[in-house]
Amino acid sequence: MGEPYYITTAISYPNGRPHIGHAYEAIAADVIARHRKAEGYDVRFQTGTDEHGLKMAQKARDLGMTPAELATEMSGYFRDMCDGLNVEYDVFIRTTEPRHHASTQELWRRMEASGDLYLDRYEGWYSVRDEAYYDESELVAGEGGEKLSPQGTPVEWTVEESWFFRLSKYQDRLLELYRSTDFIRPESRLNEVTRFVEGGLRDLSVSRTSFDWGIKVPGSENHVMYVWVDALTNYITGLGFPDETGDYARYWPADLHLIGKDIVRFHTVYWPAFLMSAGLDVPKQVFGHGFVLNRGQKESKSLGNVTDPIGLAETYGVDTIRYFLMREVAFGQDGSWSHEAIVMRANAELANSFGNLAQRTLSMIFKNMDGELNAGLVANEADVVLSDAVALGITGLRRAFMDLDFSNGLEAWMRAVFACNQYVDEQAPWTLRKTDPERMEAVLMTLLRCVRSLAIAVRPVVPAAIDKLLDQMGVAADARDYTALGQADWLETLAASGFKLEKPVGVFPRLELPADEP
Ligand code: ME8
Repeated sequence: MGEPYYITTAISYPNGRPHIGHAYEAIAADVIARHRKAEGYDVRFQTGTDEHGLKMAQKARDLGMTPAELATEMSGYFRDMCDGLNVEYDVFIRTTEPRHHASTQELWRRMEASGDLYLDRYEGWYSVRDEAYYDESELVAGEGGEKLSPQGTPVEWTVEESWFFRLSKYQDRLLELYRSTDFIRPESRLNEVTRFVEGGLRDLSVSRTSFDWGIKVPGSENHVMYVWVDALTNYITGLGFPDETGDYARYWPADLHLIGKDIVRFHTVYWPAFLMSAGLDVPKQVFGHGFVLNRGQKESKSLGNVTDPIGLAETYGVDTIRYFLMREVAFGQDGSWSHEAIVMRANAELANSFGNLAQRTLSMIFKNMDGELNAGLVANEADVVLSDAVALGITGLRRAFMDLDFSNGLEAWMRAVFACNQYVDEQAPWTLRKTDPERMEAVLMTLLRCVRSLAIAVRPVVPAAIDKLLDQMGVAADARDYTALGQADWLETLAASGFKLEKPVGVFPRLELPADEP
């Protein structure tokens, strides 16, 4: 078994249906998981829903439902979204599960045993929408002069008895963690968080008495835990904590918490401090990705521009949406989507470049060689140059993906695709058919090898289309990870088995802008 690799997404608030930002995060995590699997890692991938807290309770009340009913209904949509986008998670966790209550209460007990929890009174500006208290100094003025959180959400002066966590005690250890490891990425977020922690940490209010939709504080049953204590703990619950053998022993600490930029503070300040307090290992890395905007604007119900990611995938194809998001957005920065941009990118790169290359290669072999493969031909210099260019592109993709730099990885891959298309035009196998049929066969076999390698390389991003292509090419289902790239006798073995290509079916169709889209 390969080296363990544990990746998680944030767990989403199921107080509404999933939006494009949720889809983006799930797809990015899935691409990372599939890429690591292809590289030979033993991957564990967890996602889920964050079902407690005042925000859920209020939304349910507005809808005339219980919070549990709302959570169950909406959580199903998040799971469907993952399934619909070909997101292959191992664990879908719901924080209302009994095992999660047990796990979070155990974490609490351990923090208490360290002397890090104490009872006091809390007064402050609380934003229900952000589930967070803010300092007076952090507030901004709204249009009518009213006080708003730094995220622009309403705040209320709130007074309650509360348990506190001694966050202040962890300032030095946190700064040391940021300095000595790659704990926070990208660098812009590292700088933000470092500045925040250097500014001094105040103890954190970690329980509420004003409502009861949450996990009960052990020994203080009128308190429920602050939803972020409960939410963050999902990452170890899913590994079986408090049982520290088995999955926990194998996969913790997590290799990567993939989250959006708005919740970096919770993951890089609170979470490692809770874990340090409980005597548990801290995750290896937190990556705060950017936001996906709709033509440069945040999607919101009030602007009426909220996109259903599944609808988008139905219009353009799941693989198209996956490719578009990973290629278009520089990972770590914000990015924008529009119908034109999706259609343009998919046509230029998937349909006209790689799809066309694969389709041309397979149909020429089908037509001119009767679908038969010939592995016994000598390569000339042009063939070797092309193979080298393809190998370089694939190395570029693999290296960039290891570093979570998807857009550059796909660009390196695309350069190799261009090299192949240029080679087809230069070698003109359709002319060779009459003048030098053996050379034509050599050209087509060189192309076939290149198409296979390029397909395997990009499979983590567009798995369904690539599997359809590799099926047609006779590539065995268990020979599609990156070790197969080094299998030099692939064509020889396949040809010797008597395999013949059938009439090929294209896997990346050309797209049109839907008539009703601007
Ligand atoms: O924050 N583009 O849940 P959530 C990209 N329950 N990513 C986006 C986005 C956008 N437009 N909008 C949101 C929560 N996200 C908590 C997490 S984890 C222990 C608890 C990202 O449903 C957001 O940054 O509001 C977060 O990573 C994820 O979607 C879920 O957001």
